Amino acid sequence: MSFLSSERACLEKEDPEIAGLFAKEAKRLQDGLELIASENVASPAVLAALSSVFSNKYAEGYPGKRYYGGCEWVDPAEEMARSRLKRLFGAAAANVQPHSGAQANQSVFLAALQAGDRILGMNLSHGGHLTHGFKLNASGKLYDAAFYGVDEVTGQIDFNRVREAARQHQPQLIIAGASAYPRQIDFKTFREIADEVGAKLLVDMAHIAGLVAAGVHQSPVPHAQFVTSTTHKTLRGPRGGVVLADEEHGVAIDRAVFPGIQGGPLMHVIAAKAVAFGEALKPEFRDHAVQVVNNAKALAAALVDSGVHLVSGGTDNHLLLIDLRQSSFSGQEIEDRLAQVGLTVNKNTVPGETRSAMVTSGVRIGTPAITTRGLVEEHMKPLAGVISDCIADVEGWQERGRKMVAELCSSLPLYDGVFGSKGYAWNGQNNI
Ligand code: DSN
Repeated sequence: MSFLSSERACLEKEDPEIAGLFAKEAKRLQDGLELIASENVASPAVLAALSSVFSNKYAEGYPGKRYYGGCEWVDPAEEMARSRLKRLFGAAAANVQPHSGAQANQSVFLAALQAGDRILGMNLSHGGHLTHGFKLNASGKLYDAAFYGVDEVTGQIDFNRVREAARQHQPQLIIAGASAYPRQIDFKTFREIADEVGAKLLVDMAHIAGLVAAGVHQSPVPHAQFVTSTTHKTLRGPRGGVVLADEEHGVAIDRAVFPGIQGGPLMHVIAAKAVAFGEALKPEFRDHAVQVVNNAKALAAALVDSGVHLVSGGTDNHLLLIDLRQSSFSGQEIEDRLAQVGLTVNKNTVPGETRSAMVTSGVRIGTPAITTRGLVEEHMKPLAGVISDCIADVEGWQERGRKMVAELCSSLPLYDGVFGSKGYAWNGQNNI
């Protein structure tokens, strides 16, 4: 990868201030454990594609039908991204141009709805997403948004209530998918409810896409007219979005993405998406996804054993949601305290939340990035011990936490060679 080191040398010479920030971020990643459920560690190959000459190219349109000349090398890259994505999820149609998950969702709204139509999504404070109808988001301003939630006792989606909400609100589009829901989602039942009220179904699988690709979570693709995702969470690619559609809606989605909501696609990101989809098609990726879920289950079990309350009592996927309502600390306070020992998490609302979203009564924890780094089940008990001692304010938790994090981080180095000097040690699938 002299490619990346020579680019880095150029940057250091040209702009040492920015290069210095990359070095600091690389050190932050190396010295801490990343537990934010929506983050991951992309491979050096994905980073190389992001840092490529494709960044220079304008390519409005689609392969073979562009508004610019000189697209002969970006066209096959977009074709590869599209065909690999379709193969990964068994989808009839795919669009790899959305710059983000938010834009992927917006393109579905444009393709499927008229302004003012009604949408039914999951309540944000119950684990939904702001692009599913939140009042300050375009989805809540341009469309008439109604919501379903989880049962506050079980912490799980109650389909009787979803059905009731669908019958009451008669939406044109039902949105399934969440940002902070630790359980499997039954997409087949969502589709039955959508059909019953004459709505279309959009599944936003951003959080679980890698698990779906690996077959460790039910796929929404056979059930939904539209499936959106980001590419950087469990799927472990570059930051970006994609849309999958059934045969009937593929053309409408292409028109909605361009020229509907976007201009020129980011061809370097599309090439990086192709690289990530290629990685996800390899058998090792399935082993990785199984380990992500095994780690989350082991961490959840160890936390519950230590007396920590989890929304829904555990997890089926890559994340868990700690309920701090019986603790003396808020979500913000626990986020800050864990940061002191090198554990990065995010505060999160819990169902029935009474604090503001800037404070919260919960903390969301995910295992994708630490699994890429090489952590396995045996590491989860000590990790849970530090987190539970932090929440219970047990004396000496910081010293124990710092020691555990330092030992793990030095034994599992990350990205040496890209930002350091020792040669690669990216741990995704143990050293590509
Ligand atoms: N903000 C992302 C998350 O952290 O889940 C979702 O877009």
